[in-house]
Amino acid sequence: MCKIPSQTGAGILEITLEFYKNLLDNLYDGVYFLDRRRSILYWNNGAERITGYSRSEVEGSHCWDNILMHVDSEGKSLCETRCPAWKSMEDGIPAEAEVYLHHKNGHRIPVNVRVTPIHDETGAIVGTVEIFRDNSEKLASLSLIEELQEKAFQDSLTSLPNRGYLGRYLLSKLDESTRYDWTFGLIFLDIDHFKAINDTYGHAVGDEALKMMAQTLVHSSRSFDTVGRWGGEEFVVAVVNVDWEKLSHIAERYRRMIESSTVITGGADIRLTVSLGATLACQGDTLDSLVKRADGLMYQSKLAGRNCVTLG
Ligand code: GH3
Ligand code: MG
Ligand code: MG
Repeated sequence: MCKIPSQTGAGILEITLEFYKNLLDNLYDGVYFLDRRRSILYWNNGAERITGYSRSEVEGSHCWDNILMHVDSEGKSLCETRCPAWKSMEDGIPAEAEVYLHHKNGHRIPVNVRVTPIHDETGAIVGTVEIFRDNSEKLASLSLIEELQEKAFQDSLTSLPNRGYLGRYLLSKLDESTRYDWTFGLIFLDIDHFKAINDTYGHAVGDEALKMMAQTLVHSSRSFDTVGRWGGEEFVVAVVNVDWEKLSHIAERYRRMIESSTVITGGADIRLTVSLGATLACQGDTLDSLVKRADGLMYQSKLAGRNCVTLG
């Protein structure tokens, strides 16, 4: 036992065994002690909080006794052959692991576990102390990052893949087409006289028209084709497993589907048309050459009077 002056000036604070126990009991992190047989001899308040198991339910049992049953991120059991506490007891080396423990309510919780071997006065390992910390916050921030990455590739108005995504996707399709000699088609669509819709009905109705376009394109597409918003009132569709005839047929179907769709507004319902350019990727194409060709073909449709498809 040692004595140190109390910071509050209320007297001498005695550092007793009881003091250390209180300190451990009240740590926010979970702490438990395992002996060489991996029986749990000590379980603190933090461990109760994180796992839902009270001290009386746990102390005296083994860590694999239907209690914690650590698994890895694949859900595979660590207890029999890959228990971090057992390993640390064998080799005397502290270990750290990201594991999922079993909560009393049945669900799994991600925790960061640090295991340290404990020696007696002769230097023999008598057990390990395991300190674990709730890792959900870290995982939540990881899934937030994933969500942000997804959002970075999604157009916020129409929820379609945006130009950033489409660029990457088309590059990978071009790579595939060079390696395996599989071609694919690209259809470029541009709404006719869209500026007039904004000018006549307002920007909000223009936005509704873009959403309607996106919905019609998605619902008119085969599940393995990819529809995206290239920007403004321009959309593209990457069409796989096609020849010229199929590509022409698919582009013409989009044209008719859009022509027969309606933008529902508070007032008059609005009809739209699109001009389309459709091409097949060919050897030597780059992202730039492919998109420019489809865009140029779409422009020829504008010159030809709009609401039509040009193939090339
Ligand atoms: P064309 O038939 O030759 O394609 O004529 P257009 O009027 O469709 O073409 P233009 O390029 O002159 O106009 C495109 C318009 O699209 C102009 C722009 O304000 C509008 N626009 C672009 N993005 C959005 C958007 O997110 N929402 C709305 N409401 N309008 C947009
Ligand atoms: Mg345009
Ligand atoms: Mg336009």
